[in-house]
Amino acid sequence: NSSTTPLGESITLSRPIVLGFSQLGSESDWRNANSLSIKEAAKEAGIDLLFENAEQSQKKQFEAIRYFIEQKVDVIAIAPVIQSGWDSILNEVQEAGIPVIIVDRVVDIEDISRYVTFIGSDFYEEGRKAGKYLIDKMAGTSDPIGFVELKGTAGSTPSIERGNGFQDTIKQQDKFVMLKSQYADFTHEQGRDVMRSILQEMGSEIKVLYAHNDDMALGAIEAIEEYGLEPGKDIIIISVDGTRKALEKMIEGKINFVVECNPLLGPNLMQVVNEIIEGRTLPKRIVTAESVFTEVTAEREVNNRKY
Ligand code: GYE
Repeated sequence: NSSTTPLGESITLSRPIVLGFSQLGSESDWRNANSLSIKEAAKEAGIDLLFENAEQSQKKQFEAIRYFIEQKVDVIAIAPVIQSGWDSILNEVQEAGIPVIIVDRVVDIEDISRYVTFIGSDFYEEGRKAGKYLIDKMAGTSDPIGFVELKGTAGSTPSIERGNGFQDTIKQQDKFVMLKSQYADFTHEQGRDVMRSILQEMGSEIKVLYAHNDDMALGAIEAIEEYGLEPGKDIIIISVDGTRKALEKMIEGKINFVVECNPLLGPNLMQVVNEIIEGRTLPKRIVTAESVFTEVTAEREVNNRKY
């Protein structure tokens, strides 16, 4: 009944596996669905879960991880708030002999042997899908089209890659003119407040809004309506995630296109935890399958949506 599981060694535990999970925050509906999925899947798999919410602070994530080391958990999983700054803490975990799984967002570290695998979406591809939609939607016009981008959390993978994928795709056509690109931290409140101030400055010059998640798009919709413009008509709105609230707005015609990002990573994570304990070799990257939503498919999907 050993409590240490050195990396790569095959061990059958005669007690439940203990998993420490450092969640980055509770900033969005996506995140809350992700946390719930992980809690439910742990219960289902009979895994003891130590769950810590870092409220968007990397420092708090470090504290949680050190606590997990102290508790001698079997596996540590981390959903990292930003990409940089992880080398030294992951070194501490490696020295403690605890395997690490990276979930959702990426860590940008020198030595990738410090984690076993990364489970998450292809955010660059999500950005490309958003850009491709815009190109098709605007195929009929050669006039300049001013767009605004609401970015997520500075330094976070989904914000960096959703931005890059989108920009790389639309830059093939010079009619797309970026009016503003601002951070709104993936939250509803900041989406509304940032959009409010951009509207004060640019008003009806704005033809398109690309929001890096649904919560910011929903906040921005409030600001647009308050300003007296019609979301989805005066301003084309594209967003990412595919939460129930966003699909409902699509059905009302207030959001035009949503790229799906799947938060239900719990079952996959528990499977990986089990495989690590069994000593199996895992791929370095496990990509989540995802699609896109138009008004028609939103209508079909909305009632199945749990989040
Ligand atoms: O899209 C957003 C959340 O990291 C994929 O974080 C996740 C993103 C998600 O706040 O809503």
